[in-house]
Amino acid sequence: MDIATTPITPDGNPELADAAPTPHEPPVIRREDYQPFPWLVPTTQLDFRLGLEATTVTATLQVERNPAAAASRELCLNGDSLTAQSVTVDGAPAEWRMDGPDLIVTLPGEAHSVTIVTRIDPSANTQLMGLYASNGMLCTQCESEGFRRITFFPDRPDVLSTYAVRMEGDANLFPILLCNGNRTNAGENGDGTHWAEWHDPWPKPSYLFALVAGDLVANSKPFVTVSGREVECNVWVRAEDLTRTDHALESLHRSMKWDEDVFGREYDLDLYNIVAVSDFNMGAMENKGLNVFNTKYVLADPDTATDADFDAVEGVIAHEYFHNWSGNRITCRDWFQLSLKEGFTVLRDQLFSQDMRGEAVKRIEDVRILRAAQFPEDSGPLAHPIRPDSYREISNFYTATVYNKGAEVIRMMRSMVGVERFRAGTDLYFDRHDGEAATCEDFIKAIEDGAGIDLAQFRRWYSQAGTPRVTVSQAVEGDTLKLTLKQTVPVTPGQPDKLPMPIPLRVAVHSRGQGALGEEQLIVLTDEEQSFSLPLTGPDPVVSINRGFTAPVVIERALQREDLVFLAAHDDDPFARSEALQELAVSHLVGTASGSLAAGEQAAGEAAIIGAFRSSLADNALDDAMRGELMVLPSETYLFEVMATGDRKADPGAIHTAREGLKAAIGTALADELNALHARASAVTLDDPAGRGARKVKTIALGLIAAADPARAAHLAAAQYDAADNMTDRQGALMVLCGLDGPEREAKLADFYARYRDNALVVDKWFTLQALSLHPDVIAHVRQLAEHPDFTMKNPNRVRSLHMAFAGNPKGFHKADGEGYRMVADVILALDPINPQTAARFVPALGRWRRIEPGRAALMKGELERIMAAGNLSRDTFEQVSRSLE
Ligand code: 0A1
Ligand code: ZN
Repeated sequence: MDIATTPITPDGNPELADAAPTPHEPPVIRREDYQPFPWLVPTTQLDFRLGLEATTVTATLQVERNPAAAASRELCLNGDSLTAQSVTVDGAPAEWRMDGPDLIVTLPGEAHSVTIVTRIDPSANTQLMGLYASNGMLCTQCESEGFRRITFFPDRPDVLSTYAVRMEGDANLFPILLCNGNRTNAGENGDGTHWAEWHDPWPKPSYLFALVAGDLVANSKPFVTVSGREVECNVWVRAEDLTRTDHALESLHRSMKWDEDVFGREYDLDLYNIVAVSDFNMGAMENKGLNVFNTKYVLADPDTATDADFDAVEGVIAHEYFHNWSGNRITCRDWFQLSLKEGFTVLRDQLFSQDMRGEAVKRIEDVRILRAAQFPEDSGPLAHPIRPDSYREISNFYTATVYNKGAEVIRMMRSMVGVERFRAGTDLYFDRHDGEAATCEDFIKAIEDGAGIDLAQFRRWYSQAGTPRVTVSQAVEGDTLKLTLKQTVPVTPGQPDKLPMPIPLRVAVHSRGQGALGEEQLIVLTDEEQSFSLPLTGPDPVVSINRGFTAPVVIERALQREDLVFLAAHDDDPFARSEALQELAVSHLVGTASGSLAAGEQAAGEAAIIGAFRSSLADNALDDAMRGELMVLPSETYLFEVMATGDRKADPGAIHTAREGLKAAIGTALADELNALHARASAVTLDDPAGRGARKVKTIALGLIAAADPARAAHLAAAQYDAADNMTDRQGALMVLCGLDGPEREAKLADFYARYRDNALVVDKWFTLQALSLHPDVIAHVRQLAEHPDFTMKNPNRVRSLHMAFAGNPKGFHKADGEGYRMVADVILALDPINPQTAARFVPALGRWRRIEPGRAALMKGELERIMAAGNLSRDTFEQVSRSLE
């Protein structure tokens, strides 16, 4: 606002109400408004003069009219915070103007060459979108709309172009110059600078462009594809990290082989580069032939990475590799189709990890993530279908719904048609749409045609938000069981009326009386209410339902406790066993937290859970990896979800107390068994799946012992820490110690920091362990840590390691006086001007206020209102906060 026009109040002060910036509402973009771009851009030439503080970009676009679009004399090129240094058309000065951030060039003819020069400052780019500096190197992040921060361009995924790039820079600062595709030429200038030319033969949208310049070394190993082509595979890191790259490289090779074997997909360039950068907003990015990764998903060795970190590296490497077909060869027409590439690619990486590590355990992990991250999204103010209808800022739609529920939706198609017919469907999809920017509808149609299934009603999974609830009732009728299922899809923002969806459920009817297990079959619930006749196996039928979690729904049924105990101990589907135990624990904990358990029920419920734990501990047929899964109690976030059903609100304090109480009861009742398990697992030192399983149950046992006998646990944890020769044991021990008071806590935290202070990823763990801890002073600890010299708001990993971890700590975040909420709101306000994408990711935690008990709800809402009132918010944060308050 121009100060000269500011109204002055009678006392001479600027009128605050008027002077405050009018809340500026970013426009809403709608799926139904899609129009093809009027111009094609067959080739793009980019010339970079690289510098950390100043980089000059000369872009030359060959453009021609798009016969499939409405004609226009104007070429609208997106920009974000850019100024054009010059614009020429066919070598002559052009007629152009700015339209807000965008550049409009007037083009008289059918085809032209448009050249634009821009200058950018990568070192000032704290958003980490576009070209930015990280640790002395230069790198890019263009998805979704980062390319427009590099040069003016039709920055939308349906404009595919073939890129030729020349890059030039200081040979000392940037000895390695990388880009998409193949390196075609390189040379020295003789003045300390050097250059390289790259050509990517595959047409691609701008969001897949990538460039890296820095002082890097590679771990390399060729991969020979199924047709015999040798692909040079490189993992590029800083020299000191080279020893931690073998696992990433091996994971890449395994992914390449698996995609050939399972989906018939072969890699299509002679080079595959992966670069690790320490400043990155997300996990990794699938840029064609040049993936850029957060260091967290590349670097791993047993001394610095846990077994879970190793799994995450393998999973993310696979995910980015699989995007080469599901995302790059076939991309998205517009960002509303994001789940086309993300849902499908998540499914592909989940199936890969199942094959690498075992189906049941991986499925249990994936369902746990879905329930903890996606179910709350689906029941809150930010709920959206996997194919959203509108957005203000697309970065806000990289969600668990688009990714994880998107994967579940495609997994349902696979369950309904079976593996072989599903493969026929995906083969047809890849054939039919190769080289195109496609839609979710194209995918569904290809599965329909290729697999031979009618998906007309199934399409509702793409348009309706909300997690369906399926109510189950049963009645014995002669020698069959009549199973009656009723579905409701809850109301979500903007979607008051819902239609029934097809819900595939794998079921089996067991007999508790006879201890007999029934045959599994797949039923599909299509109506609002429907009955199925299933064969009985014997007396006391117990239905095992949604085995393998065939549908992302909530099953509601009143099962007797002994039925759940039976399923937990005997079901032949390991996933169903873990589900039964979860169901037992959920109903007990929610009942305890809401004070609704009848007299005697409390003790009986606890005894049943303890009994089930005892069976898992004693069951020699289980391996430790599965045993560990059976020993994990439902998360507090998921318990909130279940508690906040209908008019009932979640009470985070009561849930925390109930859950800790149950842990203590288990720890007390099974003290001997848990101590024995800890001792047995501590004696295993193998570096194989058995060793991994042992490490997993060791720390889980320690956590239960800690809830019952803190002094003993402190002693055991300190010993585990001292004996550890790997990060899994060390971090596990420290996690338990962090929740306890005493000298061991301080000593081991100090030791850990001193030992790893030069390793950023491990220092992140040090922050996270303290922010996530059960310690009563966790808020004070987080405040202190925010002042630590190693803390910075500029590095997303560090921000997440402290503040995101805290926002996910139910005890600290939901402290009854609202201090946790205030702290997170302060983080959002401080981070928004630096990195809006990361700032906006904190909003959903506060956005759940409507489902929480009134005292806390008012405090949470108050913080959202305070953020809104601060004004000048980024598009990202504005959208999330305003939707959370609607
Ligand atoms: N497509 C990537 C995710 C991704 C999205 C946006 C980014 O911008 C900061 C970065 C990465 C994936 O699914 O792996
Ligand atoms: Zn992805």
